[in-house]
Amino acid sequence: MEAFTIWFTGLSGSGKSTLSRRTYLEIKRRGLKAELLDGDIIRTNFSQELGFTKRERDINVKRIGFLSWLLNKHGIISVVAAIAPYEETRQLNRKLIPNYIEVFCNCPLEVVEKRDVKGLYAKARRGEIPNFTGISDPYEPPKNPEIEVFTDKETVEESMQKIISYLEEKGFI
Ligand code: GGZ
Repeated sequence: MEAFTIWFTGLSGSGKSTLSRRTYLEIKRRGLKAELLDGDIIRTNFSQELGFTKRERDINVKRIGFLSWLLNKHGIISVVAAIAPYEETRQLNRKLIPNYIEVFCNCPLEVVEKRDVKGLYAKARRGEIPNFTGISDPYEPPKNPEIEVFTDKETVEESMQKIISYLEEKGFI
């Protein structure tokens, strides 16, 4: 059994945290070693000095990529939830990490903005958060994700089924 990195990418509010946590718990339930790297926690503990310009996001995303590579090298599965909005930077991680699995949490901007669980979209619209993904900053949809989940149409269970089936079929878990 080889370690791998499974990276959940998508807009804020697209379900990355929920699905990554569920995936992490399922992997652990099977007795495998794993770490959950959530964008929020990484930014608080590992990338405190970084904001949200392209340069800073690239540094953040590459840092998480390198950390995942290190964990994988020592047999630990890395489960990542981070927006990672730029295709080119995601591709760099794909090249770096031998077993890289990308999950595109696809949810239209209108839907995440309507939900706005944390009120961030409203703030971004009012100009209170600069460089906000989807509002005043780009999100480049993945070109070749291994898995795509449609979080506006599927239930959490349906999306989880896709993710776990993929990992089982490929022999990762
Ligand atoms: C996007 C932002 C921003 C801006 C703060 N743009 O939904 P959340 O709140 O809890 O998670 C988002 C998180 C994004 O950090 P990432 O490390 O995943 O981004 S990246 O991969 O691009 O480096 C959001 C919050 O931080 N947040 N300001 N301007 N999201």
